[in-house]
Amino acid sequence: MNISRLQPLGWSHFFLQQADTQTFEKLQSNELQVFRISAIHRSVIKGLGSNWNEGEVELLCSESFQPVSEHFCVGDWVIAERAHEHFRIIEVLEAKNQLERLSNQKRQLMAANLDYLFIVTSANSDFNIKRLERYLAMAYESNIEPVIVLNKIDLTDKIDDFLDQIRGLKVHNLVGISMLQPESLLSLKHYLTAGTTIAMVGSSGVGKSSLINALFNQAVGIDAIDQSSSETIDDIQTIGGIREDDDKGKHTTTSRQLLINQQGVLFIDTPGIRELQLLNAQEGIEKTFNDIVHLARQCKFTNCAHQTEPGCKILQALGSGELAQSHWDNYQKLLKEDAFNARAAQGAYAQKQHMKTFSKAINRVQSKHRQDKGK
Ligand SMILES: Nc1nc2c(ncn2[C@@H]2O[C@H](COP(=O)(O)OP(=O)(O)OP(=O)(O)O)[C@@H](O)[C@H]2O)c(=O)[nH]1
Ligand SMILES: [Mg+2]
Ligand SMILES: [Zn+2]
Repeated sequence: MNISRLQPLGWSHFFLQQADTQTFEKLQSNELQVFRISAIHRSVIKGLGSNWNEGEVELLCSESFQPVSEHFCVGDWVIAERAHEHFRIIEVLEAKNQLERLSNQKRQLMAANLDYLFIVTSANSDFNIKRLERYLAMAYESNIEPVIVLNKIDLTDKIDDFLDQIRGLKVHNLVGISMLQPESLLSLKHYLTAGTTIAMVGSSGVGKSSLINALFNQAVGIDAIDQSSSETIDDIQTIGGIREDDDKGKHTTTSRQLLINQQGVLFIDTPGIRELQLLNAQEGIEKTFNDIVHLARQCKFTNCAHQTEPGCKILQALGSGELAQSHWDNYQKLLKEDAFNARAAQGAYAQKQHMKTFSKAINRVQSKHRQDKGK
């Protein structure tokens, strides 16, 4: 194993220390190898290993890691053993952090081992502060530093209105950019250091892939936006950047992917999520709505339900306008949703376990039946 060759991929002591002596020896002798998962398309899993500059390697994966989306995701580190010309995943290393959400009542892993979460939004009708609150809660819950990226500032003459609304969320990192204003991308420089992993999240069409493309090109220019399409500056401006239709030669991202640019910055591109359902995000929600939590602590009664109680600071703040009704509503909505999703996910898990036991019992009966018949 050549550690120095893995470092550009974000490898660190945190992962190395997870290998026991035996595994470590096998890694030394190259009997085992480590890979960082770079793409998962149905049954095809790809990873980047110490020869990452030669491209991705297709990895095999045993039944015990199925369904894959519940066991690991893009950005995870895995240990794999040689299987003829291929490598088979035998272990998934514990991640520093993981983004997860609820999808079809199931926990779904989205990306792992991130340094920054770029929450991308655009300065047009797609802008939605409640959606940003959701993503922020997700970032805080997973202990990932969020950076709010307001893209397409070329489409508005009211940039400050957008920025002020975002500042209301008390975020540490906020930048306004446009693919049509290459110099605006310099404001992201601070985050773009070698070995750093950045995942992009945000609605479809806000420009996540365009931003990654632009950051792949040293000379950030208009043709870095989308080299494979024939869009011109005029086209982009008239479309207003949000696509009505995805099959007109536009490139909506369909799967998560880990990419590394010439400066050694790692990007995880993700498809826009129509509806982000949080899962187990209570702490993240409290941090996002830290102002509300702070107010509620000052209510007269510790178990105040903020309904009719005397000395309720929340009611007072709502009355005086210090606390916006929509902010309060969204806080309650997210908390309720999170509690509901936690129950749903638990329910789905319990049901799965039940089905497993059930089908095992059936198999037992059937094989006994066959045995009896054979006698
Ligand atoms: N006007 C303007 N258009 C932009 C800008 N950035 C991206 N676009 C356009 O917005 C459209 C969508 O960009 P994408 O990068 O594909 O968006 P995405 O977030 O990756 O979308 P999904 O992959 O569907 O989630 C494209 O037509 C881009 O050319 C910008 O700064 N200004
Ligand atoms: Mg995309
Ligand atoms: Zn109260």
